[in-house]
Amino acid sequence: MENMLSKKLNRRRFIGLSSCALAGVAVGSQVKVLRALAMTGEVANVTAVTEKEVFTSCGMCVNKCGVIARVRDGVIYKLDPNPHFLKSRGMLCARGNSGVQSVYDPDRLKYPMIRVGERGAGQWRRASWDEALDLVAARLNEVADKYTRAGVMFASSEGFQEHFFLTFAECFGSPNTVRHASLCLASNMQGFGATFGSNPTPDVLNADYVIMSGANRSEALITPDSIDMVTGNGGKRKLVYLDPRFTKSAAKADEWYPIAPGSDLAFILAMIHVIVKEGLYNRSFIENRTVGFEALVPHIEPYTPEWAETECEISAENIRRIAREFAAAAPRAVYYQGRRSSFFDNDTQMRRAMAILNVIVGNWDVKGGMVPTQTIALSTHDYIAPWYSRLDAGTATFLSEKDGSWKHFRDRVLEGAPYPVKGMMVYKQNPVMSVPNREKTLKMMAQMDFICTIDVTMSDTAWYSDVVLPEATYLERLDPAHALSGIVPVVTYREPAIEPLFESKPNLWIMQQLAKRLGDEVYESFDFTMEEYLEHQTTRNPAILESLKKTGVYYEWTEPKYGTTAGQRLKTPSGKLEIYSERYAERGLDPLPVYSRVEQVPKGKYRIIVGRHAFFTQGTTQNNPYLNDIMPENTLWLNTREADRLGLKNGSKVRVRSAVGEEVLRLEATEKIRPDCVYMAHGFGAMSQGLSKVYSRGGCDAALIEDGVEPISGNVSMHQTFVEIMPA
Ligand SMILES: Nc1nc2c(c(=O)[nH]1)N[C@H]1C(S)=C(S)[C@@H](COP(=O)(O)OP(=O)(O)OC[C@H]3O[C@@H](n4cnc5c(=O)[nH]c(N)nc54)[C@H](O)[C@@H]3O)O[C@H]1N2
Ligand SMILES: Nc1nc2c(c(=O)[nH]1)N[C@H]1C(S)=C(S)[C@@H](COP(=O)(O)OP(=O)(O)OC[C@H]3O[C@@H](n4cnc5c(=O)[nH]c(N)nc54)[C@H](O)[C@@H]3O)O[C@H]1N2
Ligand code: SF4
Ligand SMILES: [Mo]
Repeated sequence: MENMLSKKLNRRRFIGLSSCALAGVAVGSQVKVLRALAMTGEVANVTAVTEKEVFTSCGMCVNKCGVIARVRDGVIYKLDPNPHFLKSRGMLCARGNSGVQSVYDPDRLKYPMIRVGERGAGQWRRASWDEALDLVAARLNEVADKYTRAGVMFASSEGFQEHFFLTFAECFGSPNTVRHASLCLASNMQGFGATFGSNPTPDVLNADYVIMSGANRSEALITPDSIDMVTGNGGKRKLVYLDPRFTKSAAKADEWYPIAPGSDLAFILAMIHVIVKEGLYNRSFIENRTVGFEALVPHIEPYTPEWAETECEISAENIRRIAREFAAAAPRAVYYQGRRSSFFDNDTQMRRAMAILNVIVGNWDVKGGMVPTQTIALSTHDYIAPWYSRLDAGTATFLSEKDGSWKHFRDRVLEGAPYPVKGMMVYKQNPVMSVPNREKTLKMMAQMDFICTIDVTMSDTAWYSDVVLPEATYLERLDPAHALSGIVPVVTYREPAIEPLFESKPNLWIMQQLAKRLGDEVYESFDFTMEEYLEHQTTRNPAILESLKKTGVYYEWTEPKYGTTAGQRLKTPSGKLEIYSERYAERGLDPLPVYSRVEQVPKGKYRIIVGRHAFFTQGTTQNNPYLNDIMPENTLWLNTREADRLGLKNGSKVRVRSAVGEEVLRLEATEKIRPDCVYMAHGFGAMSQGLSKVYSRGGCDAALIEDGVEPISGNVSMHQTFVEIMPA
């Protein structure tokens, strides 16, 4: 069977071998489980047997928390946390609770739509699936015939059914998949990966000392960290928080420093300086588990706390004290790496420094430190990019073959070199809103011969497409099993709470129907049902599927494991933790992080920084009726003193202008931000009239942000744009 798995195209026979009995997935058995739980007091009020309770997993953000959907008479009326799912510590956030509205929102996509007017003018006609799919297949073939198959790009973001979209790209024959990593965490993965061999997980629950910089866990929610940072370790742990804004995380922290944007690297290098100079590092750990410490010692010589103070605006005294406290708490200490690292063009080296700081005090593979990330293996077919080179090949030093770099990709499409890309398929991604410099994205789309978007709402990207295909929402789908990695890894999945409403369809069905129209060779890879796919994923261990059906989750162990890498080679070239990176040196990069100052704010301007709001997921949930009700538009945060100086009144409309765009939104004069920065929550100011509640409400940050890029990973850098503010 394994051999057949490795046969890339002929998966049909393989999948055909496994039986396909998922029929009768017993809702009854779930009710029994819930009743049992109710008796133990774990779940309250499970009485109504006429109702249906379905195990699913939240689709409102990347965390995929375990959910029980409660259905009465075919209507989903409530979503509750699945008590078997440990990662969310028994909670659902505001967005998770509002998921019901993704199904019943009048604005959801209901039917396939074909554009009739100019692109972006919003004239559509409803089409049958057959007509829409025939059109998409014909247009894809046209582009392929004219420009080769690499002439179609496939833009997508994470999700349970994204795999089928990537498989479709692969079978179609295009290497040009462009995923969200280069807008999000690519430099983080690179910096920590280069040091640890993989991206570790911080054991926030058990750490005694946590430093968070550029990570706002009380609003940008990552489970379980968001909860553990507050409640873990009996609330005894110390939290030091660095952010130019006073966020909700700052409110929960023991110490908050409004650090100068882009200077975190100075702070970290100075901490390393203190720890090395004062001999506070873990000598035996360094000898046994790391390479390159001897090179670090002279390297950090100039990075004194006094020097750093002038860069990051945190006093030398505080840097010294925090370094000593951190080292004293080690190894139960975490310099938290955050997630979105699309800040500055020094981000990979900054994350490298964070990793090195953790390493020298021995925070690795121990309780309360950085812990190897674990994942439960599921069978899949591996994505193997076709042999053509990616359009953006060679743009970043360590470009991911699967993710690419949105910024570089778009530039090359606009240049038309080294080859033309004229077709665009989009799945679960909204690049018009999520890639900096919206004007450029629209230009890139304008030169496409054909654009098709598969979404659940009429996103801005859908609005500028030729064909829009409605996917069923996560609550209406049977999805593949999904492995969530972490210190305690888990497998989760989704049963449909209800049948897809209107004419929406799951992505697997959409890919199958398109594949059929593109010929047997493509279709062969899609000739299976979701039930068969689930069986295939769990062939190596059928207990997984059994457990998923019974409890909605599968665990191999439920307590953290430490010390699993003792005596093992890590996935770095040396097999050890790499303080000095030979691989970076070979590629002409600084093998140890070197500080350079980011461009400073010119007089009369402000640095625009962006970030998350707890109610909204990127550019996605702003139109959700429940969430929109709480916050219908975003505001521009400006320091009160600056607002006074400019004569701008709180609540008045202001115009924000950068070199690439202009937006108008309401001013929020606040003490919660440094005077040299402004901030706006991401995801507002939509152009799509299909999003009736956020259409033209608030401002769109993507319209203002220039397209800087971090050269090692190809990640965008979003905090390097300066804006002027004036009354509107
Ligand atoms: N509610 C909610 N939760 C989410 C998401 C969501 O959209 N909504 N999205 C998920 C995703 S995809 C991601 S990537 C993560 C993002 O998680 P985070 O990366 O933690 O969140 P952000 O809000 O993007 O940025 C973090 C903070 O960095 C601050 N900051 C800006 N510049 C600097 C700087 O130079 N130095 C320092 N120290 N701080 C700076 C910003 O003010 C902001 O508060 O959240 C995930 N969780
Ligand atoms: N200016 C600015 N840009 C940013 C950020 C920022 O803070 N500011 N953050 C960056 C970060 S960290 C990230 S991760 C990226 C994220 O950027 P994207 O990957 O583009 O993600 P979203 O903005 O969440 O858009 C996801 C799209 O998928 C759709 N969708 C939701 N569920 C489903 C589904 O089940 N099926 C289908 N087919 N579609 C679905 C939504 O309606 C939405 O249109 O954005 C990045 N871009
Ligand atoms: S954090 Fe909130 S939105 Fe994200 S998966 Fe969990 S409940 Fe859903
Ligand atoms: Mo992200």
